[in-house]
Amino acid sequence: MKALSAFVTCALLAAANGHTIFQKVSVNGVDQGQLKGVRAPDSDYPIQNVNDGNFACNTGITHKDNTIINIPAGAQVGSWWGHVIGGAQSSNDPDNPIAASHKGPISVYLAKVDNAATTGTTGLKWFKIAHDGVTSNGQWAVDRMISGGGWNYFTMPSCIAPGNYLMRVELLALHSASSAGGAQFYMECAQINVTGNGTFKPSSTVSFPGAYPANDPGIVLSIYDNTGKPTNGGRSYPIPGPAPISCAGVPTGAPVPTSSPGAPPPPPTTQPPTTGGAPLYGQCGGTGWTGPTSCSQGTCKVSNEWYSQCLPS
Ligand SMILES: *[C@@H]1O[C@H](CO)[C@@H](O)[C@H](O)[C@H]1NC(C)=O
Ligand SMILES: *[C@@H]1O[C@H](CO)[C@@H](O)[C@H](O)[C@H]1NC(C)=O
Ligand SMILES: [Cu+2]
Repeated sequence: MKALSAFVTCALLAAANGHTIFQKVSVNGVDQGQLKGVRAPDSDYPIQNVNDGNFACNTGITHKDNTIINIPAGAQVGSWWGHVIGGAQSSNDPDNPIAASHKGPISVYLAKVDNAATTGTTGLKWFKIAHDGVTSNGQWAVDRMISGGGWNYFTMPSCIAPGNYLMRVELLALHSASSAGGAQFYMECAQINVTGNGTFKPSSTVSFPGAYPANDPGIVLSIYDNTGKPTNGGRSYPIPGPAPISCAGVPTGAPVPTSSPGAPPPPPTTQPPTTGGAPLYGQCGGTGWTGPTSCSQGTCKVSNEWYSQCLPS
């Protein structure tokens, strides 16, 4: 299939390679500033070896400050991607934020660290908090990021325990993934401090490198037919890595008192309100969602088939 493999190479679709860098964070709609708290390289090249020693937080990091971004548990978080540091490489850059051919999922992982500004990136224990793949109409997370002007959004789960974490956002481009080693991984890590009263402790974690087999069915596949059209609409696509954590049953409110036996149990804090709907930036729908489907503030908008969110009206 010479035509097919030629079609899907970066070089033919984009004279300048249509790569990307995650370089900015937003919290509940507030832009935290270019490269503030994000460890980024100057190179926008992907890592294609899932066993690369720098698969956690990328290689050649030249942009790193001591900012630690405060993120309340439950917040809406955005990660912003650009073709090169700063965004477009030239005016009307067709490959900003990424070449449209580079379709695939976006996944977000956290690892607990003592100090997010100073921690190394090897040996960390990662758990997934969010991922976005392909919807039944063939729209990938990357398509949604491009139409969002480089932003992709996810929710910091409401049960995440307070403290410092590295937040790893990974974009997987599948345009050349038809053989092992062809998929392109783009990732950077942000330095964050989760606030609130969450109590989540992961029961299982993964390592980077290590979490992904090179022949994972979400990493080796063809997403284009021989006319170059994406073929995955309506097909199930297994996003690599573990399922995102669930906050079900994890207390997210004030810590349960342990020093006063006999005290009445605290009121439940994890149940969605029975009236008034979900809060601003809260989830209000999606496949499998059993919580509120209306919003106490804002309007319920569909992000994808798994996730609707209360956004400012
Ligand atoms: C993290 O947030 C807590 C709660 O607001 C604050 O007390 C602490 O100083 C913050 N830590 C860092 C490293 O920003
Ligand atoms: C955390 O718990 C404290 C003590 O009960 C409470 O005052 C505070 O409002 C809670 N914070 C959040 C973000 O829920
Ligand atoms: Cu590329």
